[in-house]
Amino acid sequence: MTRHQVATHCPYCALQCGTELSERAGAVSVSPSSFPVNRGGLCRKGWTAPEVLGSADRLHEPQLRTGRGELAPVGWEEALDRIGSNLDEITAESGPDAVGVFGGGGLTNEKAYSLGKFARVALGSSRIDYNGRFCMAAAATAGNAAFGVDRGLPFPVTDLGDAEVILLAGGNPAETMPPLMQHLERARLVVVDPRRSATAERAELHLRPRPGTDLALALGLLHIAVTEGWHDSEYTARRTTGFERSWARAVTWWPERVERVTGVPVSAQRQAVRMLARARSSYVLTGRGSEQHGDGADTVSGFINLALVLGLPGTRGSGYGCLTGQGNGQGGREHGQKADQLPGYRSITDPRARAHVAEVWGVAEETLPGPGIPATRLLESAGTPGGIRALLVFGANPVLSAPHAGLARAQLSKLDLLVVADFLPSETTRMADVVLPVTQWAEEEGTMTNLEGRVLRRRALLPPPGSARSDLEVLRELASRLGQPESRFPSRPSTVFDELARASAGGPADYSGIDYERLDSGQALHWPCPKTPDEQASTPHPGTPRLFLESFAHPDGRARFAAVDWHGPAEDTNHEYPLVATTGRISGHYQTGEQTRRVAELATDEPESFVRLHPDTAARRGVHDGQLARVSSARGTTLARARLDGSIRPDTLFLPIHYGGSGCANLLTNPVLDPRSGIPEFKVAAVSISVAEEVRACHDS
Ligand SMILES: Nc1nc2c(c(=O)[nH]1)N[C@H]1C(S)=C(S)[C@@H](COP(=O)(O)OP(=O)(O)OC[C@H]3O[C@@H](n4cnc5c(=O)[nH]c(N)nc54)[C@H](O)[C@@H]3O)O[C@H]1N2
Ligand SMILES: Nc1nc2c(c(=O)[nH]1)N[C@H]1C(S)=C(S)[C@@H](COP(=O)(O)OP(=O)(O)OC[C@H]3O[C@@H](n4cnc5c(=O)[nH]c(N)nc54)[C@H](O)[C@@H]3O)O[C@H]1N2
Ligand code: SF4
Ligand SMILES: [Mo]
Repeated sequence: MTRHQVATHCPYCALQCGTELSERAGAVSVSPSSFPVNRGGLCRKGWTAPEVLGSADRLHEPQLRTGRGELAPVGWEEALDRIGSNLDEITAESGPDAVGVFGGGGLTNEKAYSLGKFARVALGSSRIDYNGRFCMAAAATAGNAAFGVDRGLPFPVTDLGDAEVILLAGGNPAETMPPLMQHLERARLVVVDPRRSATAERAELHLRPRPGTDLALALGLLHIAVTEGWHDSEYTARRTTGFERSWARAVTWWPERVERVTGVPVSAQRQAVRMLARARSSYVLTGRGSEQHGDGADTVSGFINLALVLGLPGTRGSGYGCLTGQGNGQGGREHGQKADQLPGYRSITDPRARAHVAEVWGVAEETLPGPGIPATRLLESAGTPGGIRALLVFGANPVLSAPHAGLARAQLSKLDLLVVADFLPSETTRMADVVLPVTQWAEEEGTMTNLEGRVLRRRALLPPPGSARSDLEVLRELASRLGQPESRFPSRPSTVFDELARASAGGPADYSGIDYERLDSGQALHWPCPKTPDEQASTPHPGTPRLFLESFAHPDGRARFAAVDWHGPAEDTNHEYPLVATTGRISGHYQTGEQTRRVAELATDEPESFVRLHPDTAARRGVHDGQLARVSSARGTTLARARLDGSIRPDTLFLPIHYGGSGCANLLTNPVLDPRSGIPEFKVAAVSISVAEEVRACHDS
C-alpha cells in the first residue's frame, strides 16, 4: 500500500499552523506538527480541513451558463475561449477598465502576484482589488503611516509568550486562532470587546465599549498615560515624531468624557493603562473588532499612539501588532493584487517602482495602469456607466462577504460576464457565467506568508481531482487567449516565486533572498530578506524576525504619531433602528462558511445563523431564547436564531458572518468606507429586532 506524507500548513487562517498531511488508501488525515506558532496544536477547523477536499459537490469540470440560464459542464477549451472572446469584445468596446479582477487573501503568494500581473499586463486594467480590503486594510494603512512598513506582527508570535501584559483590542483569538492562546497563557490580558468573548473570559480586565467607539477609548487611554506620568518622553524624543499634534487631540479626552461615549468606566480605563505601563514587557494588539469601521485606520492609529507614548514599539519584549486574518492575509497584501500596489509592497504611483516592475515583467512602464478603486466600490461599479462590465473572481465570495450584500448581488447581476474560479460552489459561483474548477491547498505547491511575516511552503499531497487546474494554469491560459506570450505567465510555482522575488527586490517587502531551496531546508525566513551580493552568496541574508529594533522604516528612522480624533460611526441608532449590530466569528466556521459548512461535524454543531442579545433587550422586544428572529437595518433583513447572552451590552447585537441565504449578516451592513483605507464599516449597523413572522404566527395559533 502506498503511503504519502508531506509537511505543510493548514489552509485557513493567518496563524498557518504547521501540519503533517498523510494519505492512505485514498483517505487523507492531518496532524499538527511542532511548528512554533502551534506547537502541536490545531483548532477544529484545522483538524477537519481534509474533509473539504473530498466534498461531494467539489467542482471538477468548468461550467458555462447556457441559453436557458443554467450552468452546464463544458471542456476547458470552450470555457477559456468563451472568456477570452468576451473579454476582447468588452475591452474593445469599453476600454480595459471595463474588466475588473477580485482576488483573495487566501491565495498563495505566487497566485496573488500572478493575478496582479495578469490584471495590469494581460488586461491592462487598473480595476483590481481583493477581499483583504475587507480585512487588513485599516491596520495596513495605519501601520505604514506609523512605522513606514506594514507587517502584522513585526516580531515572532513566540515573543508574546514572555509578555507580562497584553492589551487586545477587538480580537477574539480564543475562537479565531485557538493555538495562539498558548502564547498568551502567561500574560495578564486586557481585552476590549463589546461582549464577553471566549478571549475576554480569560482576561484579567475586560473593557466593554459600545461598538464604534474604540478610537475614543484609545484617545482616553493615551490621555491617562500622559496625565498620570507614564509618558516615556525619552523614547518619544529619540524614536518618534508628531507627539505634540496627536496630544493636542487627545487632551480633550478626559476619562469621564470617554466613559460617557464608550461606556467603559473610568476605573477600568485607569487600570488598563497602569497594567500596561507598569509591566516590564507589554504589547498592544488589534483585531478586526477595532479595525472594521469607517474610522478604522484612525482607530488603529489611536492604539499605535498609545503604544508609542508608552515606548513599546521597536523594543525587545514589547511592541504593537495586528493579528492578520486570512491564510495569506500578509503575503496577499504584498504582491500586487491591491488596487494601489505593485509587488514588493510598492506603490503603483511611485515612478521608480513602476520602472523596476515593468522591467521584470518585460513591458513598457507607460503601459502599466494607475491605481484602481477599493473592493466595495469595484463591486458597486458593476454595470454602471464607466464601471466594470466583466469581473473575474479568484478566491473570494463577495456575494456574502461584501457590505450591503443585497446591493453587491444586485450590481453583480448587471455584469455582462462574471467568471469565478473556486473549488466549491459558492453563492458567487452560482451567479457566474463561467465557473472554473481549481485545485486546493493539499493539491498544490506554493508559499504563504503568515501573521509574523514568515514565508512558508505549502506542499502537494494529492493529484488534482477531475479536470481541476491550478489558478496559475488558469491565468496562463487566459493570458495567452488575450495575446500574451505563454512564457510571460509561467504556471510552475517555484518559477513564479523566483520572478516575484526579483520583482520585490528593493521594495519594503523584499523577498529577493528567499527561494524554495532555502524554505525547503527548513530555514525560518521572515521578510525583508534581500538577496546578498554575489560575492557574499555563501552567507545569505538570515531574514528579519524582528523589525524596528534599531529604527523604524521611515527615511528618518522614526515612528510617527498620528493626529486623530473620534467622530463616531457613520450610522447612528434612531427610533426605527435603536440597536447596534456587530458581526464576527465563531470557532467552528471559516469566513462565509462555504468550506466549513461542508464539514459534517462543524455543520451539525452550528447549523444556522444566530444573534446574540442581552436578555433585557430580548424581553423588551418580545424575543425568546431559541426563537427565529428578524434583524433589520435600513438596507435589509436577516433571519437568525436568538441566543440570550447576559454578557453582551444591552444596546448591541452580535451576528456571525458564516451563513448564506437569508442568514447572511451582510444583508444588514453599511457600505460606508473608511476614507483612509477603504475598509467597510462591518462592525456597526443600526438595527431593530423582532420575532420572525412565521414563528410568531405559530405561537399565536
Ligand atoms: N474560527 C474562525 N477563525 C478565523 C476566521 C473565521 O472566519 N473563523 N477568519 C480569519 C480572518 S480572515 C480574520 S480577519 C480573523 C479575525 O479575527 P478576530 O478579529 O478575532 O475576529 P472577529 O470575530 O471578526 O472580531 C473579534 C471581536 O471583535 C468584537 N467586536 C465587534 N465590534 C467591536 C467593536 O466595535 N470594538 C471592539 N473592540 N470589538 C468589537 C467581536 O465581538 C469579536 O469578539 O480571524 C481569522 N480566523
Ligand atoms: N459583516 C462582516 N463581513 C465581513 C467580515 C466581518 O467581520 N463582518 N470580515 C471580512 C473579512 S476579515 C474577510 S477576510 C472577508 C472574507 O470574505 P471572502 O474571502 O469572500 O470569504 P471566503 O469564505 O474566505 O471566500 C473565499 C472563497 O475562495 C475559495 N478559495 C479558497 N482558496 C482558493 C484558491 O486558492 N483559489 C481559488 N480560486 N479559490 C479559493 C473558497 O472556496 C471560498 O469560496 O469577509 C469580510 N466580510
Ligand atoms: S488556528 Fe488557523 S491555521 Fe491553526 S488550525 Fe485553526 S484555522 Fe488552521
Ligand atoms: Mo479577514
